Amino acid sequence: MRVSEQRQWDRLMQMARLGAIQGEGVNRAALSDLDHQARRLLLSWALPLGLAPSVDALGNLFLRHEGTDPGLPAVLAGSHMDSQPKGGRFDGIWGVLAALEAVQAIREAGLATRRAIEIVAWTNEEGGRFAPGCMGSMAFSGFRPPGSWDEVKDRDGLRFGAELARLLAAEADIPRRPLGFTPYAYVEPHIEQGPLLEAEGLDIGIVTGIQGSRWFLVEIAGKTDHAGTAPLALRQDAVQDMVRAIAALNALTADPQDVLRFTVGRVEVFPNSSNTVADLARFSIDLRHPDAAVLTARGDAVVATIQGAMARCRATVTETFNALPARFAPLVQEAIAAAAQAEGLQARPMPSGAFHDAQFLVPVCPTGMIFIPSRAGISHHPAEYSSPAQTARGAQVLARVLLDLAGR
Ligand code: HGY
Ligand code: MN
Ligand code: MN
Ligand code: MN
Repeated sequence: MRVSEQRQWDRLMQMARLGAIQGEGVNRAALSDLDHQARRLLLSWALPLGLAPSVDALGNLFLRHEGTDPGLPAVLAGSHMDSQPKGGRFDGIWGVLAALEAVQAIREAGLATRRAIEIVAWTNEEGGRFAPGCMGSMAFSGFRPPGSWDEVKDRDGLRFGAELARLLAAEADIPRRPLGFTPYAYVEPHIEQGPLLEAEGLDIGIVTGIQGSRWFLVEIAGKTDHAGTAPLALRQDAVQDMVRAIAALNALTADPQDVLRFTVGRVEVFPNSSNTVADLARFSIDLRHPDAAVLTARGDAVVATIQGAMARCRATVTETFNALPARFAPLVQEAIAAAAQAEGLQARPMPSGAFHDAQFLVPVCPTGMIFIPSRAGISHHPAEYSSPAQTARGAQVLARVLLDLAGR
C-alpha cells in the first residue's frame, strides 16, 4: 500500500489556489466563501471514493471509510482547512489532504479495516477571522458549549453565528450528525512550523505534546479630542495607554532565557483618524508556555500589569482562549514511531510550539500528531513550504498508523 505523492501534491496546489494572494500564500478565512469552496473541492475528491460525508453543529466536516465492524469506535484523522490572513499553503490543509490520501491508498490496496476511519476538517482552528481558534474542536470535545461564540464579530461586523448558519445552509445536502463522539484514537498530521526537523535532517516528528496557550483581548477606552487644541495633560488618549500597557508587558518578558512567548498580533484604533485623539484601542495578547502553572501565573500577571499601566483611561481584559499544555498518548506515539521505522524514515520525539485541534482531543481519546519538516521553520507566512516528498512521507506514515490503529 503506497500513497500517491503526485495526487496529494496536485490537490495541495489546487487548494492553495483557493485564496491565493500575491506571492505564494493563501488567505482562506474560516466560514468565508473560499472556505465553502475548499470544502466542496474536498468533497469532490472524497465522495467518488465512497466516503460518507457528515457535518456537525459547528460545521466540523467528517468523511467516513467504513470498517468491517461498524459498531466499534472509529479512528479519527485530520486537521483544519482555514488559514491565517497571510498564511501558507500547508498549515492545516496538508493534514486533511494527507488523511484523504492515506484512506484512498488503503482503499485502493483493498485493505479492509476492522474499525472505521473518519477524516475530519475542524472549523476555525486559526482564529484569524473569528477569535479564538479551535472553535470546532473545542465544541466537539465539550470544552465549550456550541453557541459560545455566536456573537463574535469579524472586522466587517459579521457574526460567527450567522456565518456558521450560512455554511450549514450551503451544505444542507450533507447529512447532519450530533456534536461530539468518542473516537478510538485521533491522529493529526501537521507541518512542524519550526526549524528542528530540517536542522537535524529528519523526516518525521513524533509529537509528544503541545505547550499551553492563553489569548486575551484588551480594550482601552479614552476620550476623543482635537489633535491641535487638546492639552496633552488633559487627554485620555487610548493609544498612549496602549503603548504604556505593551511596554509594561514587555518588561514582564525581558529575560532572554524565558521560554514564555508573548505576542501582540492584532491592534485596532478608533476612530483611527490622524487628527483625532483615539477614544478606543483594542489589542490581542497571545501567551505560550509549556508549564501550566507558569502560564496561569504569568497570564494573571498580564491582567494586573495592564490595569497598572493606565494613566487616565479604562481597560477591560477578556480572556478568549485558554488551552492547557497537552501530552500525547504513548499508544499513538508508539504507532507513529513503528510506522516511521517500517518506512525506513528518520524520526524523533518532539514537542509542538504551535497549538492544534489535537490539544482538545487529548481529554477525549488517545491522541497524537505526525510532523513533517517546514523549510527554514517558516509558517503563518507565504513562504511556508514542505516538499512533495516530505508531504508524501508524512501521508505514508499516517496510512500505516491508521491501518495499525483501525486493526486493533
Ligand atoms: O497559533 C497556532 O499555534 C496555530 O498555528 N494556529
Ligand atoms: Mn495549523
Ligand atoms: Mn496555524
Ligand atoms: Mn492547528
